[in-house]
Amino acid sequence: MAEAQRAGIDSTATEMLTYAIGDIHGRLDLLDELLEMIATDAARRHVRAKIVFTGDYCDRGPDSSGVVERLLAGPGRAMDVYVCLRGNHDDLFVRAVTTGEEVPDWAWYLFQHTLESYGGSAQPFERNERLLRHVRFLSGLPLTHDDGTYLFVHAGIRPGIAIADQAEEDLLWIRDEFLYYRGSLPRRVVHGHTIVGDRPVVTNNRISIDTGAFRSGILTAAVLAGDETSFLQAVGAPDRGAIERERILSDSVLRGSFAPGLDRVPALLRSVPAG
Ligand SMILES: [Mn+2]
Repeated sequence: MAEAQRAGIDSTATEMLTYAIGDIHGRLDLLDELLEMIATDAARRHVRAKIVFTGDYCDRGPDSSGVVERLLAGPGRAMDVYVCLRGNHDDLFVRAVTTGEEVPDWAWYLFQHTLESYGGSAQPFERNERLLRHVRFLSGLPLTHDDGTYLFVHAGIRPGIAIADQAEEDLLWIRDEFLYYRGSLPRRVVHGHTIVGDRPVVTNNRISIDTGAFRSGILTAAVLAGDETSFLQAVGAPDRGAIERERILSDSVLRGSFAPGLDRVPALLRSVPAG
């Protein structure tokens, strides 16, 4: 019994409740606080927790590497489970490290900072065990999770198209065509990707949970208990550094020019001299 308690096993908990966490973007501090809140909430309800992460673990915030490492470590309570989905930033990060193909300039800009959380170029990237492990993890993540009631996905789905026929591009990137759609969808969609303000948004066909943690300091989880939806929020300080980088980035996008020193060589190739 003492051992079961240490392992966080509540032998009376059989029901599983789903919690969905939006875009984390390097905010390990908020992630840790929110996971603690979820564990406390699940213990109080005597349920196991299925925690679905809707993607965008890296870029923008201070500790992308720490966030991915925390996801890889798995839940603190042995009876809980994690479902990690891939976001558009996770997808771009993998491309930027490996092939460098189809990575826009603005993503290269974010990636310079993300790589600092991996120790920068202090050691050759191809020998950076943590970076390689994370790239393998991120590139293998699914794009959707369907529990029969809710469809969990990073950005959303294209209305009028079956779930099985959705394009990867839409699942990772779609905004207006999905967000402004008022009709019914194959499932109620739980998603991140588009910042909806400090509070999550619930409509007839979606639950939007990206509260812009990297700039607002607010990370949100939806608690999906049958027909009843509630929310948990970890609240910390806004990240001034991330806000300043976003300002520089949007100025660059508007001007259509980026710093001449922007390094567009994939990290793994940087470590291997050409020729
Ligand atoms: Mn995002």
